[in-house]
Amino acid sequence: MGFFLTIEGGEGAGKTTAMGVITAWLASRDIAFIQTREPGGTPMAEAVRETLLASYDETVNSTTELLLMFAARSQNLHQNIELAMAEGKVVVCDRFTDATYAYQGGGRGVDRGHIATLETLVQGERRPDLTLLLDIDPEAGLTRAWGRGKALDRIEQEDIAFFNRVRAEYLDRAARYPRQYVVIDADRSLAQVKQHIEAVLTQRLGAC
Ligand code: Z5A
Repeated sequence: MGFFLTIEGGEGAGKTTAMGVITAWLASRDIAFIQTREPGGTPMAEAVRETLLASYDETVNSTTELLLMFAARSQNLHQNIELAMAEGKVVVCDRFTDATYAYQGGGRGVDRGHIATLETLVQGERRPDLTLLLDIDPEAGLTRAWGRGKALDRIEQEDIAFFNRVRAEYLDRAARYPRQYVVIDADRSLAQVKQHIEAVLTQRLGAC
């Protein structure tokens, strides 16, 4: 039946680092998997990602942003995720629809009912089996992200209040969906975060 694992969190929470931990754990056990990311994951969806993260000399309407997120998701879902799930693989996805609730819903204030409508339209019944939420205070996460020295994209240029709302929305969803979410305190050493992630994987996928 496959297993759909998503990684979520704010800026600099360590999702890229967590992806490495998860894929190494799966590979060491010969568990078949694919890794993907959102927005993105296919050539067309990556083109939508570039459009989404670029800066423009105009205001980006929050509904435009929402629709582009789901346009990219539809493509990734049908080209990658559903096929891998049908083959019984583990799908490891760096962000998914919980990010839309957090960033467009919490951050931008988009009506959650509109997000839920698009979620059903695009995904049908598909939801993550497990979401690892890497939780960190946004100030600490942004300091880490800035430390990489990369230019900030359009969404990363939002103010701290935006990222505090994103975090609050994630934590609210984690409390409401405890069977889906595991919250990982990401404000710890890499070794501690890795140990926690591996313990969750052993518990949830150890029998694979
Ligand atoms: N977005 C959205 O709005 N709506 C949606 O539906 C979706 C996405 C799907 C792109 O996402 C943007 O799209 C994102 C949300 C929005 N916008 N913003 N802002 P992305 O996931 O591709 O990009 P990101 O959130 O900007 O990820 P990131 O900055 O690359 O963060 P990260 O992957 O979580 O962090 P990292 O690269 O693993 O770690 C950051 C640094 O910290 C790095 O130098 C690490 O070595 C270091 N690090 C990591 N863990 C630790 C620990 N434990 N201790 C010390 N240092 C650490």
